[in-house]
Amino acid sequence: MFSGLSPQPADGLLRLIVLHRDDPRPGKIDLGVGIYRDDDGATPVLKAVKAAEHILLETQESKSYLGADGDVGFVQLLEPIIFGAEMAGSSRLGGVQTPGGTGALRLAAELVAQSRPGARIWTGTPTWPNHAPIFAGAGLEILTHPFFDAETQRIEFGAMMNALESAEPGDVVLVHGSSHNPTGAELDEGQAEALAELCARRGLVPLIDLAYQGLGRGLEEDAGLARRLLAACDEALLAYSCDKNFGLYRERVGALWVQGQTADATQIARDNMLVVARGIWSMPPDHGAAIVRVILERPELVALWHAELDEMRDRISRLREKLAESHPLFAGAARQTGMFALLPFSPEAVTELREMHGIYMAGNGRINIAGLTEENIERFVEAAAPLLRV
Ligand code: PLP
Ligand code: TYF
Repeated sequence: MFSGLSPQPADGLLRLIVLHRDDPRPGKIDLGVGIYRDDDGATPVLKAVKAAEHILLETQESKSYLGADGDVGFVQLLEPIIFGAEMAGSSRLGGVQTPGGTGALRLAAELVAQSRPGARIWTGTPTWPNHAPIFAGAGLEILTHPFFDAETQRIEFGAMMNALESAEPGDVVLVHGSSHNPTGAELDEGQAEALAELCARRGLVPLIDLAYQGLGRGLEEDAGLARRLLAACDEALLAYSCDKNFGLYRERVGALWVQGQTADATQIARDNMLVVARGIWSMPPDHGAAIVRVILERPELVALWHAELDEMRDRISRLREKLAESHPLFAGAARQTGMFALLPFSPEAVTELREMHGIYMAGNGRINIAGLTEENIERFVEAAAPLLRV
């Protein structure tokens, strides 16, 4: 049976972890996979997470099954953070816990496919490389619209809106909620408003991928685009990840919300999400979501989490400014937010930087800003600037 399968390349981003690990050169720089790093290049467990794990160890009395919707308290406690105090708890919002943001995206795509045979989803170019396989895996037709030009470091907003004007009512539009992966580029207020107006006018359904809340401009600020789209449109989906903003990566912590036209429609959509989830993962893993719930239930741990999140965000902002000041070719970094920047390197330049200089980045020229340090940033700029394609 398996002889019918063809060989497959490794995940381009995850492969970089191994390449970097096996590189013996002392000055190597890892700007590859999108994880936060501190000044020492480490990704430590947050203190708030450790404290919550201690509490769970002491107090958790059972590991029995919870159900397909996972930890209901976790989902409820996230709502004010994501949707704001007014929308939190709304009967037009139906949320379930998922295995990471990835699980949320897949569940969203499956729900769309079931709701609407022949459903289509628009994604910007470029986007996170996993988006296409996740959506295609659920049977959605994928359409693309321009989003960002690495050479000018600008959003191609006019071209994006032109493309979306041709979308059909009921088409889904994938929108990165904040800290766009791989570009770091964000819509300004006017652009966000225009996109929301277009989605509402043409009956498009936003699917908001919010995987970096708090790592861009701040928790509230990073929710702005999502809230605007949800307010403008009758129907929407929001796929959330706690894996970056709580530093929980391998615990696979996420959630999916559907916004329906009415409370009844929302309830039905949520029930369908649970049926789909039962057919894929049955029930989500508990530990990471329980950690987030334990933190969000306790004001002192919320304060600690906020402080740690602020520290991560401030470090990334400082590095962005430093990079922008270091060379005119990197000036775009200061305008953008979050962990990523997409630089106009050719594939050959990416290879040269890795092989000659021990500098690791994604094949499309994306760098993880958090992998830079006060110490290595100069070496990065010296090696990289001459290879930029501008
Ligand atoms: N969406 C984007 C844009 C991402 O960068 C990631 C990163 O992993 C995800 C979704 C998925 O998050 P998770 O690791 O929680 O599955
Ligand atoms: O883009 C990134 O680097 C993160 C982490 O298959 C990631 O989103 C990378 C590859 C992958 C899953 C997550």
